[in-house]
Amino acid sequence: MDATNAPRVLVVMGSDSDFPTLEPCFRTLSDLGLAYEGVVCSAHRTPDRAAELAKTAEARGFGCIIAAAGLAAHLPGVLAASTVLPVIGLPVKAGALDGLDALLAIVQMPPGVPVATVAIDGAVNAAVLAAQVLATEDPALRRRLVDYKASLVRSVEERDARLQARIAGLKG
Ligand code: RP5
Repeated sequence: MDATNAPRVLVVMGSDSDFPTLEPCFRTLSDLGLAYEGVVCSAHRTPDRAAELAKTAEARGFGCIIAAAGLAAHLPGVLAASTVLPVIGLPVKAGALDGLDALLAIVQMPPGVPVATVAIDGAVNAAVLAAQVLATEDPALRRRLVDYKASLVRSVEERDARLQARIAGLKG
């Protein structure tokens, strides 16, 4: 955990129905020792609160915002319009179009107002990208990310070892 334990990542979701998609994001932030705050706020149903959240986030000590929404997912862009903090957009798989609508709504931002968009339901990557953003000015967090990447290497090596054993079994 970071020294002060003050939340550094603001995670905003369009509805509490998005929470199951966000759980791996929260877990990954915790695994990386990053404190966060999670809130429900809708670009369409609570537009004033969305603007307020974005406008006050930097002064409240957040260094990065993760915004998740499904359907006509304007929340990440609306937040990005009112802050210079980096906003990471997480399209949620929902509704008749299975998240493609959310992906396009989040990624297709006009020049000057970027949203760094991860994959549909890409909750883990939203957390890792937030950590990578904050690690540029946090050597301890950077070291935790290096360890995290090393764990990915070990995981693939273990999978390969298991595959080799199965292939060897087939060869008799
Ligand atoms: C979006 O609409 C939310 O992000 C959610 O993915 C979707 C459905 O919201 P609810 O009707 O479940 O509140 O704004």
